[in-house]
Amino acid sequence: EEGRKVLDDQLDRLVPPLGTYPPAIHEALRYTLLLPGKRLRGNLVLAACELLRGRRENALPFACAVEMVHASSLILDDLPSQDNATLRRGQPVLHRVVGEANATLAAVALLNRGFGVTLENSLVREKVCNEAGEVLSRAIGTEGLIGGQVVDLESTGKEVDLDGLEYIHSHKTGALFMAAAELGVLASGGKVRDREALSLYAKNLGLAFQITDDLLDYSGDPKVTGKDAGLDRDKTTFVNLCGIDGARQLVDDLIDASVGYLLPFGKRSRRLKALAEHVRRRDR
Ligand code: GRG
Repeated sequence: EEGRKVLDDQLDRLVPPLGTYPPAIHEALRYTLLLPGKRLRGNLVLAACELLRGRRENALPFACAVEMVHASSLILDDLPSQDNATLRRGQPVLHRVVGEANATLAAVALLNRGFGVTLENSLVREKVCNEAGEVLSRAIGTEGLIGGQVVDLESTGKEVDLDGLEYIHSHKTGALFMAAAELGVLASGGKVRDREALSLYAKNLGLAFQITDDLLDYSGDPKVTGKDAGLDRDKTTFVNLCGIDGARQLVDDLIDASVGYLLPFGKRSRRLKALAEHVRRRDR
């Protein structure tokens, strides 16, 4: 909750204020970005950095960049040509407010600003900024979010087995969780060994998060989740493949596995552990 407030404030500062010319695009890009999201991925960047005794302010630009990329992906995911959603973060989806053209441009603008903020992080060495940019680019690309989304869309209405489903979700959702953990490690100046451990923590967490998303799509309350329910009805999900109990068991197994990667860090991993436990129990 505390990290969420810090991120909300900083995100507000990092994008042009309302009224900046041309006003329509600035209104559009601020809309989804600044609506109340959970800021889970941004918090993951901050907590990974702090775990390794890095300074929070060094990680803050990377955390904001991840949240900008995430908001960009939500806007695109909601478009009529993709998931055709109506509700996001408790409000009408962006394209229903500003139209598809400006919603698409806002998504691209957020993506662009995310890279700008990453490369402009003056609190870390230039080499670290460049590496952070590479991590983000790989996570978003055709072997990350975009790849996962393409396979998700082409699989709609078709049967998908567990391996196929795992591919979709570890890419369209898990890849950004992994990048978030890695950016936190980079901002802290952490070692390769730390990066590997936290990236595996995030991989398991990301998949668990997606399964809880499937569970919420099936039985969540849109008034609480702030987004449509039943949007996945034409898709194979962990719920229709494994049943509710099977999906819950998978979440437990994945969260246990993710927390297992924190053991070498002892008490310092308290926040990352709390984040994982939050995902296990979340209702929004
Ligand atoms: C070019 C960035 C970019 C992406 C293109 C559209 C796309 C490829 C990928 C879709 C990725 C996506 C939206 C995956 C779903 C992940 C998910 C479960 C999102 C919901 O996240 P929450 O619950 O949302 O953390 P809040 O609103 O709390 O931030």
